[in-house]
Amino acid sequence: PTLLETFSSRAQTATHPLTAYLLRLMDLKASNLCLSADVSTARELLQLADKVGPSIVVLKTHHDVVSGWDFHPHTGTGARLAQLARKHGFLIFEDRKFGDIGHTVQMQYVGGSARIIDWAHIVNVNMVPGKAAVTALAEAEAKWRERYQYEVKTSVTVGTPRSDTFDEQPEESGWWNTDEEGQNREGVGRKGSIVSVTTLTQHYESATSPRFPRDETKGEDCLYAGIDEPPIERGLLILAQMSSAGNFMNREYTQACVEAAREHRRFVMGFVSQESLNSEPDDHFIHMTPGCQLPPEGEEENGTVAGDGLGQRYNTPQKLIGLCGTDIVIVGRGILKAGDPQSEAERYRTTAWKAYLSRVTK
Ligand code: 5BU
Repeated sequence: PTLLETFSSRAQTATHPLTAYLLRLMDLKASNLCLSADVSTARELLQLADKVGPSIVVLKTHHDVVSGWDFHPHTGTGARLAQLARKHGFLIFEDRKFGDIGHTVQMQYVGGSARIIDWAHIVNVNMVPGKAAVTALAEAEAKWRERYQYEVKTSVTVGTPRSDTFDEQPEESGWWNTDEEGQNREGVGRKGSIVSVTTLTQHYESATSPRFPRDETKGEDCLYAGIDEPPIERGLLILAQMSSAGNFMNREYTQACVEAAREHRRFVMGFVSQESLNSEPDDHFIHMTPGCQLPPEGEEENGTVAGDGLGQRYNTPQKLIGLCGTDIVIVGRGILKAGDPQSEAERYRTTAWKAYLSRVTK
């Protein structure tokens, strides 16, 4: 699309279902703001997400900087964030910057304590190890989705429901249970146990897992009833350009990122970049941009703001959205360090949205 095309029109042509969803959400909320929620405790993170939720379309996390992160798959921090995401209408982007061989990134994406894929709609990848990381993540997502659909839609998984407190888990993954016909099925529950499908379904309904969402968020609890839950497809952003001074991502590197994205259009939503990288008619990628701040209220804006002394460089939403043609600005300390983060987020939302409006009405 050209830089003149509106988000709502791009929602019609987007290749990735989650991108289409996000573009509709942006239009609905009049927001192209992502909060980089870099706070140090899980409590702060959840409070912040609840407060700033109405102003944003994406919440970016670094789960590994948060102390007290609760890894519980159904009631932990990820699941609670996912619940807030449904309540306020935003997507969760774990800024994990995967950067290893394919086999390792697959494990890091779906496994471990964090099980990032369960709660993060979007993740990103560092392309330094090569394109295989993208292929590997795409494969892991497809497998995860297949299993998710199997578990949710067919309800044939059987096993003893985890205890109500979920506290003592026998084994975290790879359970093989015997179903009523004596078939071995992969599922959730204690190894080798038998339980009726109904019990398990009821059990899921009472849980607040991002993988087994409750319907309540479609009701009054959801502020954005105009939009359904996001599609189950997960999305990837390729780290094509960085905001930091002296980074090693040159033109050639960025172009290789674009090529990798084109090879995986059903999984790659777009880029973390400093400018629009859509150049061919078939490119319907979305661009998210960190390194964004506004000058203090009342001060004139000239496109840039002083960096943080640790290599970070800042551009204003007007420059990034209006001139460089990116779509979503990612703001951390600009909002977090304000006396009132909630109203500061609104200031960023309106400024970034104005920059978008003036771009598309040029
Ligand atoms: P800040 O407080 O707005 O500077 O936070 C920026 C966030 O974006 C922070 O979480 C970084 O890890 C992240 N970031 C970035 O600053 N620059 C980049 O190029 C990429 C991520 Br990729």
